Amino acid sequence: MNPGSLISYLLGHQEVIMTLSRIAASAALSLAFAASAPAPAQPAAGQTILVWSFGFSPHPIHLAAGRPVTLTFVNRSGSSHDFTANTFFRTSRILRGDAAEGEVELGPRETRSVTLIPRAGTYKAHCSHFFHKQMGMADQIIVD
Ligand SMILES: [Cu+2]
Repeated sequence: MNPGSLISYLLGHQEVIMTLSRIAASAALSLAFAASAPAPAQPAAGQTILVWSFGFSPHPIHLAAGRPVTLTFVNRSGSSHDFTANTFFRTSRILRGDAAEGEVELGPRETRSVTLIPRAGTYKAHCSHFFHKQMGMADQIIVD
């Protein structure tokens, strides 16, 4: 094909070429937009865990793996308790709050929150106060 016939060929397909260049431009634009737009912050889901003498709810606690979640522990009793889950807290990425030593301490009627990203697995939880676990303060955390 000589240059002259190439030009007349292209002119004959001007509409097609314009459409193609429009597609290319919008693809480039959306790529540029995707590159410059910050990754949307994933909002933390919420999960309330009720604590009382002597139990936890829900039972089991079900969480989504890799998804930020704020666990809010609500101690409804007039006694101190804790939520001890060593492996769960150790393998989770803690974003906010305190779960030092793998437990959340709760004074009488205290509410505390911990925001974390849990890792898939099944974990045990209990209250470490003397005989509370045997009285019913044991739970399971299922992350999947
Ligand atoms: Cu307890």
